Amino acid sequence: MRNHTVEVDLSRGENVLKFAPVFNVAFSFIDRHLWDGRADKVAIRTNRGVEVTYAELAENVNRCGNALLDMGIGHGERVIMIVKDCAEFFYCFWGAIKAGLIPVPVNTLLRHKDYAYILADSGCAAVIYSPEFADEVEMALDQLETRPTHCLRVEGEDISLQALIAAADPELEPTPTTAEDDCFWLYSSGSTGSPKGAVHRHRDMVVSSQFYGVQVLGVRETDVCFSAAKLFFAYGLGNGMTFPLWVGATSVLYDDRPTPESTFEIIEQFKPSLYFGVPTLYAAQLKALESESRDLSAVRLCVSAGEALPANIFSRWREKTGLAILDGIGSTELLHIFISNRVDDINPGSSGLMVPGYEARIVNEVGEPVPAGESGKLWIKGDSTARCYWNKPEKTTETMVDGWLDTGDTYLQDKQGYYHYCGRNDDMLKVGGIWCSPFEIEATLIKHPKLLEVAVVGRTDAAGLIKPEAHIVLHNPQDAGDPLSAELLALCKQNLAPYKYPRWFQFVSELPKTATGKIQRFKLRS
Ligand code: 3UK
Repeated sequence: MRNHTVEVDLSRGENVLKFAPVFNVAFSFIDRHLWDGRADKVAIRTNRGVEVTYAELAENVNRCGNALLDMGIGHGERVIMIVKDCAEFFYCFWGAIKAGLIPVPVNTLLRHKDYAYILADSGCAAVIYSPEFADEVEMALDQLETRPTHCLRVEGEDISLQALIAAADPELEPTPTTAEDDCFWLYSSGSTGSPKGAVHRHRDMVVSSQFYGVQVLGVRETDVCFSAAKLFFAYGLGNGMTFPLWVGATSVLYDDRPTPESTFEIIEQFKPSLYFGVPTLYAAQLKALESESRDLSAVRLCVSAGEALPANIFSRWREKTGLAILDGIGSTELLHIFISNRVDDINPGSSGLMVPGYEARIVNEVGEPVPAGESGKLWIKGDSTARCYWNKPEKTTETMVDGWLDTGDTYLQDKQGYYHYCGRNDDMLKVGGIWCSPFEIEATLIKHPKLLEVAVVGRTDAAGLIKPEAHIVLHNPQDAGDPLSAELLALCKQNLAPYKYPRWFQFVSELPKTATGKIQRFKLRS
């Protein structure tokens, strides 16, 4: 086999990917398109009017890879990316991979204390950030004992990533890695502890693009993909980058906050054929559609993930737009969706059927399979699973066992074979499709001197989606009321990512507890 190539063998109904012994995945997603005659095809269009062809993409990836190497970053060293959705995200991610470095895209909504943790944990050689996030990133850098050697803005300074890219050599040979070598990391939040870096290999993006992207979504060269979920999420990374690049399609990037208005405008202007959202956004878009009509005629299929899509959002969306939403469950550790509905087989309210190339086991407390129709813990096996969590051997041993991954979810498989989400096995919440730890919110609220105790739990809103609610016991019950709620909200805004704010503050006289004094969260959930 030629170096850096992968063969897809779908014969005998098997899903087999054969990787060349020398395999750097940047070739498959970037350089291959020049050989396949796509040099002049547009790979990226942005809301700032930028258009990048596959030839320009390949050149800028090379330039960026060389710029990173010229900085002296060594093989396997990490490059933290706190970067908005823009063309440079692609250049930096693929340039690093092609140069044998490890890009680590990070959630751009986080606060300085989260960044300080991630910068230290990753032991990164460089951090690259969009100027929009400079305040939080620079506060984080000030907290570190040792700063990364290179701290660089994407644009807007004399020495920026953009300037280095422009000055660098446009030729770069792929570093000779293998399909099993570490390629990139993605951080995922932990319930009590700190974020965990999931270490992904060169093969992983090929697996998710081929098995879910091609075989389930049917993504093809003529598609235009728009993901409201940002590239720093594994979900957005697949939707908005790896799937279109796998088949030589076009990706539309939007660099601001996805609101119903902004996403509709992007859809009307750029006419994507595939639209990727999260349930919270579909619910907000449905609300907007009550008082305005929008042209979604270019879209052939909508996709939802991040949290379960309530059946009523599916049916109202279909009624209003005539479009189906394909719900599927994925995770950072598995990189993308592993159980999904199918275009011709949608079971609203369910996650659907296994994606080819993945296996599931639903087991009881002692690890034995439960009968159909009964719920249990969902374990998944598949070739896109992260190799480990960085620096967290115990978490790795607990979660990744003999090639199986503990998703932390409770699921049941019905008699027809469809999988149904039944909740989490931990206290973690998914809010707007993003992880949210109740303990982190509690730790912020309890800093207020008037609070004696607090418990945060998920509460289902009118659309059937989970949002955080704080149950609060005060030293002096007379302090309860709207002014204190406003102070608590302000405290959260200083310390937490926006999606983590409690939407309700309930002042209560006591919290339900066990005999040993542990808060009974299930009694507070509603
Ligand atoms: C929950 C869902 C029910 C579930 C993700 C698509 O969400 C993604 O990754 P995360 O690591 O979270 C994983 C957890 O989120 N979940 C996600 N999708 C669904 N629950 N129905 C769904 N459709 O608890 C899962 O364990 O943030 C989603 C693609 C890539 C991803 N990383």
